[in-house]
Amino acid sequence: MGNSEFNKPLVTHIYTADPSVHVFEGKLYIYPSHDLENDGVDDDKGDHFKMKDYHVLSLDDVGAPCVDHGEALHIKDVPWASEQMWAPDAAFKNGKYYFYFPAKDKEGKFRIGAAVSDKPMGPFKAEPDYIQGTFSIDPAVFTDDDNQSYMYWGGLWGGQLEKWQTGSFVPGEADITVGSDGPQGDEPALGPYMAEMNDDMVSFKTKPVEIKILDESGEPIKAGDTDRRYFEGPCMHKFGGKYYLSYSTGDTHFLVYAEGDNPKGPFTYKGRILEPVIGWTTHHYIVEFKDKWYLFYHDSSLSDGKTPLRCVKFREIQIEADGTIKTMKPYED
Ligand code: FUB
Repeated sequence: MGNSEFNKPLVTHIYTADPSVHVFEGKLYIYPSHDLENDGVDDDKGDHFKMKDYHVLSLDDVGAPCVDHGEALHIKDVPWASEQMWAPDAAFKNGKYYFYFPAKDKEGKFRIGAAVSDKPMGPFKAEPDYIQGTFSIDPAVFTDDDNQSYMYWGGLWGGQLEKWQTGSFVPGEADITVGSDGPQGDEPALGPYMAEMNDDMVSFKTKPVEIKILDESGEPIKAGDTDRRYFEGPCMHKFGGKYYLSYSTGDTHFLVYAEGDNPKGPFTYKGRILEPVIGWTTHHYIVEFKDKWYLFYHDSSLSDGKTPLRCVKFREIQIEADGTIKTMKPYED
């Protein structure tokens, strides 16, 4: 199957975005955001992403029809959340499925919540409060071979990451000039955050720490290096004993990756995975299935380019023995 055959939306009856993907019970389960038409202003603060619920999708195999398992969680059933259910992730441990999602709390601060189910497709029951210690968006949970799970998260601008640099929320100037609160120019860029999770999978064992992303000289990637600096959408995969942190560069629209010897970092920037897609955002997940590696991502092709109305797609990726990922152009094989 060539990638041109993959280059189509997984589903077209709803808008989907921000995929995270896991192999559960021998199938590919896809946990996307569910984009909705809305009257939010199309701005750099993300006010036009007004999602209210999640659907879980699955593929029995590559090439099989995609199944929509229906609503898995709705914001009305999340006691602490007020609006904007953004990019989620999921995990399996202790016989239970865990669903992680960001949403704004009643004070307008993004937090990350957990919800639990006996089944990979849900429905998920939300915990009464968000995970203590969380802030910002885009949770990604990675479980290492020793069974320790880690959560990575964080997103600039609309995702509020730069407002938490002091350890508490500082509203700052971002409502006037988006991005102005963050480091600038030659200052080290902000990285995503990481915490080790307790075995209950709904709380943290360690305090969140910022992950370092370095350049080829071992120096932190600079804030002004917008082609390479972290913006949002972390994903962790392990290959050949090394750890690969991949992410979106946001306003330059690349999916890129960095390599490390440890899930806690530091990570050294390695290269680009995907060139820009149609639409402003780019968000992905890398997953191994039946000895092949796949990139799940989204673009706005289903809505003729409307940024908040996206569709999840996927394609096979080539990873060399040393972990190098071949850069792809989204609309070519
Ligand atoms: O879907 C809303 C936001 O857009 C996500 O949280 C980001 O990663 C970006 O895709």
